[in-house]
Amino acid sequence: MEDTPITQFGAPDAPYCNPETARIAIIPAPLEYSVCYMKGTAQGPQAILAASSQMELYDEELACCPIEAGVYTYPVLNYHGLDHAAALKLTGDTVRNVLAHQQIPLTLGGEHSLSAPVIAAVHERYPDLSVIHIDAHGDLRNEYEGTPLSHASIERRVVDLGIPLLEIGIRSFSPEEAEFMQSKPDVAIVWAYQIARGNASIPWERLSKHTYVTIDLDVFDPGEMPAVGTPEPGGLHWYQVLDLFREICRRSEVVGMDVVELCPMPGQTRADFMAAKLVYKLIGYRLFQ
Ligand SMILES: [Mn+2]
Repeated sequence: MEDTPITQFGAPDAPYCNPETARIAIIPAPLEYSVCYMKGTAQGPQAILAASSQMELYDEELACCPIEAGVYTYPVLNYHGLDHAAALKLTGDTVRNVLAHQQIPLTLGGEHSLSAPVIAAVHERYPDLSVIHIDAHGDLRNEYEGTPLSHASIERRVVDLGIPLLEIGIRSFSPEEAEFMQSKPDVAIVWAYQIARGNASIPWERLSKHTYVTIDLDVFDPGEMPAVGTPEPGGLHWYQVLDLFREICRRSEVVGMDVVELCPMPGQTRADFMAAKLVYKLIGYRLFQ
């Protein structure tokens, strides 16, 4: 990593980073407790911030500079000395603070388990919340490797809260999850193969007025996004994911988001840049389309 860490997304010396006026609050969350295959997600947020400092800030599609709406990056969450449960509590409490300031939280992971406390915090503020989970994996196990806090269980925790859930891009699912789905018709899944073959029908009517969107970077095809802990073949492509998010923004008010599971790899800086650009496109679509 850099000698001097980048502390602000996109614009280290710009006036757009004012914590009092920013509309978007970026929360770098270097959480890494239950990752099972490849370690390194704790480096994800800093890699995204570093790549974002090299990014052009004009969006040619939206014909504006979305960052001018105000994007403030909070200090990197410090999980030192905390166990997994305490780290998740810190993450959720940080998001509560952001919401109290009327800002839209955009959390950078870090492993996906952070989404559960974040979604719980957003749900407290928006009781009608629906969740869209864009991921290769269902993450619907009741627990994984002995803990209900696992990254493989986050959407089960969302279901536990009674929050309507729409999963998109899924192509890795366990027998336990398949069995669970049979008892939970309120969870809708759009499989990756349906999108790839052009016959996906997304049940947009399931969205509430307010929506939270969590994007696990492993939803992308590993040929485009290799730097994830658990890559799966047959993933979505760049413009498919952008179009999905843009459509979500047209149909619902996105009140919180996260981009998780970047696991930076030596020699694969394209992954860091892709994650940073994705975050910026999300900000642009959320505020300007
Ligand atoms: Mn995943």
